[in-house]
Amino acid sequence: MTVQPFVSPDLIRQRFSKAMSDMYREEVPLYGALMELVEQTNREVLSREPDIARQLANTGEIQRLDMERHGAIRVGTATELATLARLFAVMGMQPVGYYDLTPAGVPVHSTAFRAVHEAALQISPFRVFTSLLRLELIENPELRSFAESVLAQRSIFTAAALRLISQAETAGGLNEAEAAEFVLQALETFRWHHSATVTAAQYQTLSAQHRLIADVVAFKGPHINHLTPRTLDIDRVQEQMPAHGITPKAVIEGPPRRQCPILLRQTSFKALDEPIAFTDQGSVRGSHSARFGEIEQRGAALTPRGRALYDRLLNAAREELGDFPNEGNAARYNELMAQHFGEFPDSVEGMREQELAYFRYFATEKGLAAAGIGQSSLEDLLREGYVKAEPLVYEDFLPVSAAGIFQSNLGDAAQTHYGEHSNRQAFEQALGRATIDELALYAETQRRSIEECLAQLAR
Ligand code: OOG
Ligand code: NI
Repeated sequence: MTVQPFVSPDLIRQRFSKAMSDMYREEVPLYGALMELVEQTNREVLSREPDIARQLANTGEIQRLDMERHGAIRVGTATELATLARLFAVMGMQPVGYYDLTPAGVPVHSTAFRAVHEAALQISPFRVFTSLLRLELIENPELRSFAESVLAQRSIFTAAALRLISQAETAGGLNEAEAAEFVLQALETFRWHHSATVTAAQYQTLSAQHRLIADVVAFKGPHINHLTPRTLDIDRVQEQMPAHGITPKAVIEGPPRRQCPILLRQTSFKALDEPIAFTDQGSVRGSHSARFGEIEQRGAALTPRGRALYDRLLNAAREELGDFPNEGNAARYNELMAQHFGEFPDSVEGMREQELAYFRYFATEKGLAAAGIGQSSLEDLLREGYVKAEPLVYEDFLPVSAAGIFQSNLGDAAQTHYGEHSNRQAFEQALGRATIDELALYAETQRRSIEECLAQLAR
Protein backbone atom coordinates (compact mmCIF):
# COMPACT_ATOMS: atom_id res chain seq x y z
CA MET A 1 0.00 0.00 0.00
CA THR A 2 1.36 3.41 -0.87
CA VAL A 3 0.97 6.11 1.73
CA GLN A 4 -0.52 9.25 0.29
CA PRO A 5 1.00 12.41 1.70
CA PHE A 6 -1.17 15.04 3.35
CA VAL A 7 -1.84 18.32 1.58
CA SER A 8 -0.58 21.18 3.77
CA PRO A 9 -3.41 23.06 5.52
CA ASP A 10 -1.97 26.27 4.05
CA LEU A 11 -2.53 24.99 0.52
CA ILE A 12 -6.06 23.85 1.38
CA ARG A 13 -6.74 27.38 2.65
CA GLN A 14 -5.26 28.90 -0.50
CA ARG A 15 -7.49 26.72 -2.68
CA PHE A 16 -10.54 27.36 -0.53
CA SER A 17 -10.02 31.13 -0.69
CA LYS A 18 -9.86 30.94 -4.48
CA ALA A 19 -12.96 28.71 -4.68
CA MET A 20 -14.85 31.12 -2.43
CA SER A 21 -13.83 34.08 -4.55
CA ASP A 22 -14.94 32.32 -7.75
CA MET A 23 -18.29 31.44 -6.22
CA TYR A 24 -18.89 34.97 -4.93
CA ARG A 25 -17.84 36.52 -8.20
CA GLU A 26 -20.39 34.41 -10.02
CA GLU A 27 -23.15 35.20 -7.52
CA VAL A 28 -22.40 38.92 -7.00
CA PRO A 29 -21.17 40.51 -10.25
CA LEU A 30 -20.37 43.81 -8.49
CA TYR A 31 -17.69 41.95 -6.54
CA GLY A 32 -16.04 41.12 -9.85
CA ALA A 33 -16.21 44.78 -10.89
CA LEU A 34 -14.66 45.83 -7.59
CA MET A 35 -11.88 43.24 -7.92
CA GLU A 36 -10.97 44.60 -11.33
CA LEU A 37 -10.91 48.16 -10.05
CA VAL A 38 -8.69 47.12 -7.13
CA GLU A 39 -6.29 45.19 -9.37
CA GLN A 40 -5.99 48.10 -11.77
CA THR A 41 -5.41 50.59 -8.93
CA ASN A 42 -2.79 48.33 -7.35
CA ARG A 43 -0.94 48.14 -10.66
CA GLU A 44 -1.01 51.94 -10.94
CA VAL A 45 0.29 52.40 -7.40
CA LEU A 46 3.12 49.92 -7.92
CA SER A 47 4.32 51.66 -11.07
CA ARG A 48 3.80 55.18 -9.68
CA GLU A 49 5.45 54.57 -6.29
CA PRO A 50 8.68 52.57 -6.49
CA ASP A 51 9.15 52.86 -2.71
CA ILE A 52 5.93 51.01 -2.02
CA ALA A 53 6.81 48.41 -4.66
CA ARG A 54 10.24 47.93 -3.05
CA GLN A 55 8.82 47.66 0.46
CA LEU A 56 6.23 45.06 -0.59
CA ALA A 57 8.91 43.12 -2.43
CA ASN A 58 11.13 43.15 0.70
CA THR A 59 8.39 41.80 2.96
CA GLY A 60 7.09 39.34 0.37
CA GLU A 61 3.62 40.92 0.51
CA ILE A 62 3.77 41.59 -3.21
CA GLN A 63 3.32 37.87 -3.86
CA ARG A 64 0.22 37.53 -1.72
CA LEU A 65 -1.41 40.83 -2.72
CA ASP A 66 -3.56 39.55 -5.57
CA MET A 67 -4.93 36.63 -3.60
CA GLU A 68 -5.42 38.58 -0.41
CA ARG A 69 -9.00 38.84 0.83
CA HIS A 70 -11.22 38.44 3.86
CA GLY A 71 -14.82 37.34 4.14
CA ALA A 72 -17.50 37.55 6.83
CA ILE A 73 -20.21 35.26 8.13
CA ARG A 74 -22.69 35.22 11.01
CA VAL A 75 -23.84 32.10 12.85
CA GLY A 76 -26.64 31.40 15.30
CA THR A 77 -25.57 28.69 17.75
CA ALA A 78 -22.62 27.54 19.84
CA THR A 79 -22.51 24.23 17.96
CA GLU A 80 -22.32 26.03 14.62
CA LEU A 81 -19.46 28.20 15.85
CA ALA A 82 -17.56 25.28 17.41
CA THR A 83 -17.91 23.19 14.25
CA LEU A 84 -16.77 26.13 12.12
CA ALA A 85 -13.67 26.34 14.31
CA ARG A 86 -12.98 22.69 13.45
CA LEU A 87 -13.64 23.28 9.75
CA PHE A 88 -11.29 26.27 9.65
CA ALA A 89 -8.64 24.32 11.58
CA VAL A 90 -8.44 21.86 8.66
CA MET A 91 -7.24 24.89 6.63
CA GLY A 92 -4.80 26.07 9.29
CA MET A 93 -7.04 28.91 10.50
CA GLN A 94 -7.29 29.73 14.20
CA PRO A 95 -9.64 32.14 16.02
CA VAL A 96 -7.67 35.34 16.63
CA GLY A 97 -9.03 38.22 18.72
CA TYR A 98 -12.38 38.93 20.33
CA TYR A 99 -14.63 41.73 19.03
CA ASP A 100 -17.66 43.00 20.90
CA LEU A 101 -20.16 44.74 18.60
CA THR A 102 -22.91 45.47 21.14
CA PRO A 103 -21.74 49.05 21.84
CA ALA A 104 -22.64 49.75 18.22
CA GLY A 105 -26.10 48.23 18.66
CA VAL A 106 -25.29 45.02 16.80
CA PRO A 107 -26.21 41.92 18.87
CA VAL A 108 -23.14 39.82 18.02
CA HIS A 109 -19.63 39.12 19.19
CA SER A 110 -16.94 37.91 16.85
CA THR A 111 -13.50 36.55 16.13
CA ALA A 112 -11.36 36.30 13.00
CA PHE A 113 -10.26 32.92 11.75
CA ARG A 114 -6.85 33.21 10.10
CA ALA A 115 -3.38 31.70 9.79
CA VAL A 116 -1.09 32.73 12.63
CA HIS A 117 2.50 32.25 11.45
CA GLU A 118 4.13 34.66 8.98
CA ALA A 119 5.17 31.78 6.71
CA ALA A 120 1.59 30.48 6.58
CA LEU A 121 0.21 34.00 6.05
CA GLN A 122 2.56 34.34 3.12
CA ILE A 123 1.00 31.28 1.42
CA SER A 124 -2.51 32.56 2.02
CA PRO A 125 -3.60 35.42 4.30
CA PHE A 126 -7.31 34.49 3.87
CA ARG A 127 -9.34 35.53 6.93
CA VAL A 128 -12.98 35.11 7.91
CA PHE A 129 -14.60 37.57 10.32
CA THR A 130 -17.04 35.30 12.14
CA SER A 131 -19.87 36.58 14.32
CA LEU A 132 -22.09 34.73 16.76
CA LEU A 133 -25.61 36.07 17.25
CA ARG A 134 -26.35 36.80 20.91
CA LEU A 135 -29.85 35.44 21.24
CA GLU A 136 -29.83 36.27 24.96
CA LEU A 137 -30.11 39.92 23.92
CA ILE A 138 -33.57 39.35 22.41
CA GLU A 139 -35.84 40.58 25.17
CA ASN A 140 -39.10 39.06 23.98
CA PRO A 141 -39.04 35.45 25.33
CA GLU A 142 -41.39 34.08 22.64
CA LEU A 143 -39.34 35.53 19.84
CA ARG A 144 -36.15 34.24 21.44
CA SER A 145 -37.47 30.69 21.73
CA PHE A 146 -38.86 30.86 18.20
CA ALA A 147 -35.42 31.86 16.90
CA GLU A 148 -33.81 29.08 18.93
CA SER A 149 -36.18 26.46 17.61
CA VAL A 150 -35.64 27.51 13.98
CA LEU A 151 -31.87 27.39 14.44
CA ALA A 152 -32.05 24.00 16.18
CA GLN A 153 -33.58 22.50 13.06
CA ARG A 154 -30.90 23.45 10.60
CA SER A 155 -27.61 21.82 9.81
CA ILE A 156 -25.19 24.20 8.10
CA PHE A 157 -22.61 21.56 7.13
CA THR A 158 -22.93 18.81 4.56
CA ALA A 159 -22.56 15.24 5.83
CA ALA A 160 -19.42 14.84 3.72
CA ALA A 161 -17.87 18.03 5.17
CA LEU A 162 -18.44 16.74 8.71
CA ARG A 163 -16.95 13.38 7.78
CA LEU A 164 -13.85 14.99 6.26
CA ILE A 165 -13.36 17.26 9.29
CA SER A 166 -13.35 14.18 11.57
CA GLN A 167 -11.08 12.39 9.14
CA ALA A 168 -8.57 15.26 9.19
CA GLU A 169 -8.70 15.34 12.99
CA THR A 170 -8.11 11.63 13.50
CA ALA A 171 -5.65 11.01 10.66
CA GLY A 172 -3.82 14.32 11.16
CA GLY A 173 -4.53 15.65 7.66
CA LEU A 174 -6.18 15.12 4.29
CA ASN A 175 -4.66 13.57 1.18
CA GLU A 176 -5.04 15.13 -2.27
CA ALA A 177 -8.42 13.60 -3.14
CA GLU A 178 -9.84 14.29 0.32
CA ALA A 179 -8.59 17.88 0.27
CA ALA A 180 -10.23 18.51 -3.11
CA GLU A 181 -13.51 17.10 -1.84
CA PHE A 182 -13.20 19.07 1.41
CA VAL A 183 -12.93 22.38 -0.48
CA LEU A 184 -16.09 21.61 -2.46
CA GLN A 185 -18.04 20.45 0.59
CA ALA A 186 -16.89 23.29 2.85
CA LEU A 187 -17.95 25.81 0.21
CA GLU A 188 -21.57 24.63 0.52
CA THR A 189 -21.83 26.09 4.04
CA PHE A 190 -21.19 29.59 2.70
CA ARG A 191 -23.46 29.50 -0.34
CA TRP A 192 -26.41 31.85 -0.79
CA HIS A 193 -29.91 30.32 -0.56
CA HIS A 194 -32.78 31.79 -2.51
CA SER A 195 -35.37 30.37 -0.17
CA ALA A 196 -35.85 31.17 3.50
CA THR A 197 -36.71 28.67 6.26
CA VAL A 198 -39.54 30.78 7.68
CA THR A 199 -42.78 32.38 6.50
CA ALA A 200 -42.91 35.96 5.29
CA ALA A 201 -44.62 37.03 8.50
CA GLN A 202 -42.04 35.29 10.68
CA TYR A 203 -39.28 36.95 8.70
CA GLN A 204 -40.91 40.33 9.31
CA THR A 205 -41.10 39.69 13.05
CA LEU A 206 -37.43 38.69 13.23
CA SER A 207 -36.40 41.60 11.07
CA ALA A 208 -38.42 44.07 13.17
CA GLN A 209 -36.40 42.96 16.21
CA HIS A 210 -33.14 43.44 14.32
CA ARG A 211 -32.32 42.95 10.65
CA LEU A 212 -29.30 40.96 11.62
CA ILE A 213 -31.41 38.47 13.55
CA ALA A 214 -33.49 37.79 10.43
CA ASP A 215 -30.32 37.39 8.40
CA VAL A 216 -28.97 34.69 10.71
CA VAL A 217 -32.16 32.88 11.70
CA ALA A 218 -34.25 32.84 8.52
CA PHE A 219 -31.84 31.02 6.22
CA LYS A 220 -30.35 27.57 5.77
CA GLY A 221 -26.82 28.65 6.42
CA PRO A 222 -24.32 31.45 7.06
CA HIS A 223 -24.00 32.81 3.53
CA ILE A 224 -20.76 34.69 3.00
CA ASN A 225 -21.92 38.31 3.19
CA HIS A 226 -18.88 39.98 1.62
CA LEU A 227 -15.42 39.25 0.31
CA THR A 228 -12.86 42.01 0.57
CA PRO A 229 -9.82 42.48 -1.66
CA ARG A 230 -6.80 44.46 -0.44
CA THR A 231 -6.00 47.72 -2.18
CA LEU A 232 -2.83 49.82 -1.99
CA ASP A 233 -4.79 53.09 -2.33
CA ILE A 234 -8.24 53.03 -0.79
CA ASP A 235 -8.95 56.74 -1.39
CA ARG A 236 -8.38 56.26 -5.10
CA VAL A 237 -10.69 53.24 -5.27
CA GLN A 238 -13.37 55.01 -3.18
CA GLU A 239 -13.17 57.97 -5.59
CA GLN A 240 -13.52 55.73 -8.63
CA MET A 241 -16.30 53.50 -7.36
CA PRO A 242 -19.25 55.62 -8.57
CA ALA A 243 -17.91 55.67 -12.15
CA HIS A 244 -18.02 51.86 -12.02
CA GLY A 245 -21.63 51.74 -10.86
CA ILE A 246 -20.74 51.16 -7.21
CA THR A 247 -21.93 53.50 -4.43
CA PRO A 248 -19.58 53.54 -1.44
CA LYS A 249 -20.49 54.34 2.17
CA ALA A 250 -19.95 57.93 3.28
CA VAL A 251 -16.62 57.63 5.11
CA ILE A 252 -13.61 55.36 5.11
CA GLU A 253 -13.34 53.54 8.44
CA GLY A 254 -10.09 53.44 10.39
CA PRO A 255 -7.17 55.87 10.49
CA PRO A 256 -6.90 58.81 8.04
CA ARG A 257 -4.67 58.72 4.95
CA ARG A 258 -0.98 58.82 5.89
CA GLN A 259 2.51 58.46 4.38
CA CYS A 260 3.01 55.35 6.53
CA PRO A 261 -0.26 53.43 6.62
CA ILE A 262 -1.23 51.94 9.99
CA LEU A 263 -3.75 49.25 10.94
CA LEU A 264 -6.65 48.98 8.57
CA ARG A 265 -8.75 51.33 6.44
CA GLN A 266 -12.01 50.02 5.00
CA THR A 267 -14.96 51.10 2.93
CA SER A 268 -17.95 49.18 1.64
CA PHE A 269 -20.88 49.48 -0.76
CA LYS A 270 -24.46 48.94 0.29
CA ALA A 271 -26.00 45.50 0.52
CA LEU A 272 -27.99 44.37 -2.49
CA ASP A 273 -31.71 43.71 -2.27
CA GLU A 274 -32.13 40.11 -3.44
CA PRO A 275 -35.29 38.10 -4.21
CA ILE A 276 -36.20 35.45 -1.62
CA ALA A 277 -38.97 32.84 -1.44
CA PHE A 278 -40.52 32.39 1.99
CA THR A 279 -41.97 29.04 3.02
CA ASP A 280 -45.57 30.22 2.55
CA GLN A 281 -44.92 31.62 -0.93
CA GLY A 282 -44.63 29.45 -3.99
CA SER A 283 -42.67 31.75 -6.24
CA VAL A 284 -40.00 34.25 -5.33
CA ARG A 285 -41.76 37.26 -3.86
CA GLY A 286 -39.96 38.66 -0.86
CA SER A 287 -36.51 40.15 -0.67
CA HIS A 288 -33.59 40.29 1.73
CA SER A 289 -30.41 42.32 1.74
CA ALA A 290 -27.26 40.91 3.26
CA ARG A 291 -24.54 40.72 0.69
CA PHE A 292 -22.31 43.69 0.06
CA GLY A 293 -18.84 44.59 -1.12
CA GLU A 294 -15.90 45.99 0.78
CA ILE A 295 -12.28 46.97 0.17
CA GLU A 296 -9.45 47.39 2.62
CA GLN A 297 -6.00 48.90 2.83
CA ARG A 298 -3.64 47.38 5.36
CA GLY A 299 -0.82 49.10 7.22
CA ALA A 300 1.45 48.52 10.19
CA ALA A 301 0.38 46.42 13.17
CA LEU A 302 0.53 48.60 16.29
CA THR A 303 2.00 47.75 19.68
CA PRO A 304 -0.23 48.18 22.75
CA ARG A 305 1.19 51.70 23.07
CA GLY A 306 0.48 52.51 19.42
CA ARG A 307 -2.98 51.06 19.68
CA ALA A 308 -3.75 53.09 22.78
CA LEU A 309 -2.71 56.23 20.90
CA TYR A 310 -4.85 55.23 17.90
CA ASP A 311 -7.89 54.59 20.11
CA ARG A 312 -7.42 57.89 21.94
CA LEU A 313 -7.17 59.94 18.73
CA LEU A 314 -10.09 58.14 17.08
CA ASN A 315 -12.28 58.66 20.14
CA ALA A 316 -11.32 62.31 20.38
CA ALA A 317 -12.21 62.93 16.73
CA ARG A 318 -15.52 61.09 17.06
CA GLU A 319 -16.37 62.85 20.28
CA GLU A 320 -15.76 66.21 18.69
CA LEU A 321 -17.94 65.20 15.74
CA GLY A 322 -20.68 64.38 18.24
CA ASP A 323 -22.45 61.83 16.03
CA PHE A 324 -21.84 58.69 14.01
CA PRO A 325 -20.06 59.68 10.79
CA ASN A 326 -22.58 59.94 7.93
CA GLU A 327 -23.13 61.60 4.55
CA GLY A 328 -23.96 64.94 6.13
CA ASN A 329 -20.85 65.23 8.31
CA ALA A 330 -18.31 63.23 6.25
CA ALA A 331 -16.15 66.23 5.28
CA ARG A 332 -16.04 67.49 8.86
CA TYR A 333 -15.19 63.99 10.10
CA ASN A 334 -12.25 63.67 7.70
CA GLU A 335 -11.01 67.09 8.79
CA LEU A 336 -11.21 66.17 12.47
CA MET A 337 -9.47 62.85 11.88
CA ALA A 338 -6.59 64.48 10.00
CA GLN A 339 -6.31 67.11 12.72
CA HIS A 340 -6.24 64.67 15.66
CA PHE A 341 -3.97 62.16 13.95
CA GLY A 342 -1.38 64.88 13.43
CA GLU A 343 -0.14 63.67 16.81
CA PHE A 344 0.67 60.17 15.48
CA PRO A 345 4.24 60.01 14.07
CA ASP A 346 4.06 59.40 10.34
CA SER A 347 7.43 57.82 9.55
CA VAL A 348 8.95 54.38 9.98
CA GLU A 349 11.68 55.83 12.20
CA GLY A 350 9.23 57.79 14.34
CA MET A 351 6.99 54.79 14.90
CA ARG A 352 9.96 52.55 15.64
CA GLU A 353 11.68 54.93 18.04
CA GLN A 354 8.50 55.43 20.01
CA GLU A 355 7.67 51.71 19.87
CA LEU A 356 4.26 52.36 18.33
CA ALA A 357 4.38 49.61 15.68
CA TYR A 358 5.79 46.12 15.16
CA PHE A 359 8.51 45.57 12.57
CA ARG A 360 10.25 42.86 10.63
CA TYR A 361 14.00 43.17 10.31
CA PHE A 362 15.91 42.27 7.19
CA ALA A 363 19.66 41.98 6.62
CA THR A 364 20.64 44.33 3.77
CA GLU A 365 23.12 43.48 1.02
CA LYS A 366 25.57 45.81 2.67
CA GLY A 367 25.08 43.90 5.93
CA LEU A 368 25.56 40.52 4.28
CA ALA A 369 28.75 41.74 2.57
CA ALA A 370 30.24 43.20 5.77
CA ALA A 371 32.46 41.09 8.02
CA GLY A 372 32.79 41.01 11.79
CA ILE A 373 29.50 42.68 12.68
CA GLY A 374 28.03 39.65 14.44
CA GLN A 375 28.32 41.22 17.89
CA SER A 376 26.75 44.59 17.07
CA SER A 377 23.44 45.63 18.59
CA LEU A 378 20.32 45.89 16.45
CA GLU A 379 20.34 49.67 16.82
CA ASP A 380 23.93 49.87 15.60
CA LEU A 381 23.18 47.60 12.67
CA LEU A 382 20.21 49.77 11.70
CA ARG A 383 22.24 52.95 11.94
CA GLU A 384 24.98 51.50 9.75
CA GLY A 385 22.48 50.31 7.16
CA TYR A 386 23.31 46.63 7.71
CA VAL A 387 19.72 45.96 8.72
CA LYS A 388 16.45 47.44 7.49
CA ALA A 389 13.15 47.59 9.38
CA GLU A 390 9.85 47.16 7.54
CA PRO A 391 6.50 47.59 9.32
CA LEU A 392 4.75 44.32 10.07
CA VAL A 393 1.40 44.27 8.32
CA TYR A 394 -1.77 44.28 10.45
CA GLU A 395 -3.63 41.00 9.89
CA ASP A 396 -6.70 41.67 12.05
CA PHE A 397 -9.81 43.83 12.32
CA LEU A 398 -10.96 46.89 14.29
CA PRO A 399 -14.13 46.87 16.40
CA VAL A 400 -15.17 50.48 15.71
CA SER A 401 -14.60 49.97 11.97
CA ALA A 402 -16.45 46.65 11.96
CA ALA A 403 -19.37 48.38 13.69
CA GLY A 404 -19.35 51.04 10.95
CA ILE A 405 -19.39 48.36 8.26
CA PHE A 406 -22.27 46.53 9.94
CA GLN A 407 -24.18 49.80 10.42
CA SER A 408 -23.83 50.96 6.85
CA ASN A 409 -25.59 47.79 5.80
CA LEU A 410 -28.27 47.66 8.43
CA GLY A 411 -29.48 51.24 8.11
CA ASP A 412 -29.95 53.77 10.89
CA ALA A 413 -33.11 52.05 12.11
CA ALA A 414 -30.84 49.39 13.53
CA GLN A 415 -29.46 51.50 16.38
CA THR A 416 -30.44 49.47 19.39
CA HIS A 417 -28.93 50.00 22.82
CA TYR A 418 -28.00 46.89 24.73
CA GLY A 419 -27.46 46.98 28.47
CA GLU A 420 -25.16 44.00 28.42
CA HIS A 421 -21.73 44.28 26.86
CA SER A 422 -18.65 42.30 26.15
CA ASN A 423 -18.74 38.65 27.17
CA ARG A 424 -15.60 37.00 25.93
CA GLN A 425 -16.01 34.08 28.29
CA ALA A 426 -19.40 33.13 26.84
CA PHE A 427 -18.00 33.45 23.33
CA GLU A 428 -15.05 31.20 24.06
CA GLN A 429 -17.31 28.69 25.74
CA ALA A 430 -19.43 28.54 22.58
CA LEU A 431 -16.30 28.33 20.44
CA GLY A 432 -14.95 25.47 22.53
CA ARG A 433 -11.55 27.07 22.96
CA ALA A 434 -9.79 30.33 23.80
CA THR A 435 -9.23 33.01 21.17
CA ILE A 436 -5.62 33.89 20.44
CA ASP A 437 -4.20 37.27 21.46
CA GLU A 438 -3.18 38.99 18.21
CA LEU A 439 -0.59 41.19 19.93
CA ALA A 440 1.32 38.13 21.12
CA LEU A 441 1.43 36.89 17.50
CA TYR A 442 2.93 40.16 16.22
CA ALA A 443 5.48 40.23 19.03
CA GLU A 444 6.50 36.65 18.19
CA THR A 445 6.90 37.40 14.47
CA GLN A 446 9.00 40.47 15.29
CA ARG A 447 11.17 38.43 17.70
CA ARG A 448 11.69 35.65 15.12
CA SER A 449 12.69 38.16 12.45
CA ILE A 450 15.30 39.78 14.74
CA GLU A 451 16.68 36.35 15.59
CA GLU A 452 16.89 35.24 11.97
CA CYS A 453 18.38 38.52 10.86
CA LEU A 454 21.12 38.46 13.53
CA ALA A 455 21.87 34.80 12.82
CA GLN A 456 22.25 35.61 9.12
CA LEU A 457 24.69 38.44 9.82
CA ALA A 458 26.71 36.35 12.28
CA ARG A 459 27.40 33.73 9.60
C1 OOG B 1 -19.01 41.81 9.41
C2 OOG B 1 -18.72 43.27 9.41
C3 OOG B 1 -17.27 43.57 9.82
C4 OOG B 1 -14.99 44.06 8.77
O1 OOG B 1 -14.25 43.93 7.80
O2 OOG B 1 -14.68 44.75 9.76
C5 OOG B 1 -16.29 43.37 8.73
C6 OOG B 1 -20.41 41.48 8.98
O3 OOG B 1 -21.11 42.34 8.45
O4 OOG B 1 -20.79 40.31 9.14
O5 OOG B 1 -16.47 42.68 7.79
NI1 NI C 1 -15.19 42.96 6.20
